[in-house]
Amino acid sequence: MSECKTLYGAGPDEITARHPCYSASAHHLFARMHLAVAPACNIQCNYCNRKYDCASESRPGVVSERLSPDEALTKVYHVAAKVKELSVIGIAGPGDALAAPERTFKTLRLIKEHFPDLTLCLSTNGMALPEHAQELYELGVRHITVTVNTFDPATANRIYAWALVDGHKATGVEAMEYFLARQRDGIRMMADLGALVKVNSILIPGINAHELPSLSRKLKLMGAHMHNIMPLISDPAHGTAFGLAHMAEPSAAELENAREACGDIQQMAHCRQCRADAVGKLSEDRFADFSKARFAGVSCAIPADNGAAGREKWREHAARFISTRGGGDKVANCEKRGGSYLVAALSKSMGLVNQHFGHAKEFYIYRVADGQARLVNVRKVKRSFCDGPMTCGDESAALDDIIGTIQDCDAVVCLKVGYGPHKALTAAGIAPVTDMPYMQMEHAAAAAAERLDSMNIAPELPLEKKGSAP
Ligand code: CLF
Ligand code: SF4
Repeated sequence: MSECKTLYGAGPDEITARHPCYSASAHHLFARMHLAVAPACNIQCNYCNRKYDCASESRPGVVSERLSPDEALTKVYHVAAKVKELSVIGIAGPGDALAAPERTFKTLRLIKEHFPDLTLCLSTNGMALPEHAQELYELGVRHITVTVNTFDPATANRIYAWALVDGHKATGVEAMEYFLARQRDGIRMMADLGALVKVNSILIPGINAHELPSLSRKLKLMGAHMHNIMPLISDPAHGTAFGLAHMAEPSAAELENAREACGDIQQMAHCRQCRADAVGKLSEDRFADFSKARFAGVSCAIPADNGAAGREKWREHAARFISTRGGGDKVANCEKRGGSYLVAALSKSMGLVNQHFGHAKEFYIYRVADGQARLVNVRKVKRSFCDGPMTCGDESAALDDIIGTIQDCDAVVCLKVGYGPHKALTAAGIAPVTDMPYMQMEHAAAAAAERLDSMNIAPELPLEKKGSAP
């Protein structure tokens, strides 16, 4: 087995290296917090129901609370006292962050004044971005997400029911042309100012899937920093127009192929489509621990420095961890010869292989091709195989769901796996690998693929022979 070398895909910017969305490795180490101060919206996406979180940035679920700017500041005090990993404050809904800009800007100012070490982040549909770009930049916003699903007004007309133009809900292709032009202007302005623009696109089979590769190339030319292609969530129970029309959601393979086809620009593959009131690391949302009811009338012990010393100590620890363990990697190299393997890896913390197969609710999927292991997705399962000693091993339905979720993988790398799941994995042609404990996941994935290669286990066909991406 060769020694896996590292490529540093993350930008040199120290702050981006601590942003859990902009850096895949940072998401194992650092936490974000969303402040739900933005209830209004200036467009209507057909995949969104206003009773639910913003689908662009959140998984569907009723927003548990909306905050005034002052309540938002109080909440940050409470979270900062308990979450040393906190590094980013984002405003991502539940409506659009710039549709009622006063609340958003007041909140950003308060956070900047009281927590100057925290990174400010914002997500928007872009409609109101041109008139606010300069002020956002002056306030210190260097990370901004714009949700762009198409540059074609006819396609936009199928994705959005209306857009607010001169105070009126306007419909039709002309209104869409106006909206898309505003998005493009806003992205260019923020990029020209020097902000890192991330673009989220919802992959909608049959509507915009075929446009995403060219959209991605245009975004790069416009100065966007990275692209996050997210699957459409189309559950009729959410009451969205697309849900009620039973629009198909993309499969995991469709999503991963779309990301591959858009790979000219850095792709985000670890998004969790989180709530507009999310708190914590992306993989362990703690929003329920910090509801308004929990801190209303409770004065928490706020350190004099607002917790900055604790956060700084954690950042030093994280930097040491990355320098000794190689956790800053985006890609791991290896000496695999050809073809392409898919390897699932399990981690409960720090990006290390340190989770038992039976406890996993998420599988990190690495594609090992051309001698490199690259994260292409994080697939979720409905429940873990083992919920505790009382039920562990009883759950054949859970195991079927798990194996169905990773059935196209060649191997799964984990800390341990029980006899039953081991047998079922092997029968499904998925090699369980348990002798790489506490290795960085991407290195373990590369090493597992090398092992399969050396055993002459037939790899998947090279990507170009697999048919065209959507
Ligand atoms: Fe929040 Fe968005 Fe900032 Fe991250 S989320 S505003 S960039 S701090 Fe992140 Fe959540 Fe995905 Fe968004 S995982 S939905 S990409
Ligand atoms: Fe919903 Fe966000 Fe679209 Fe507004 S921009 S309609 S809040 S998904």
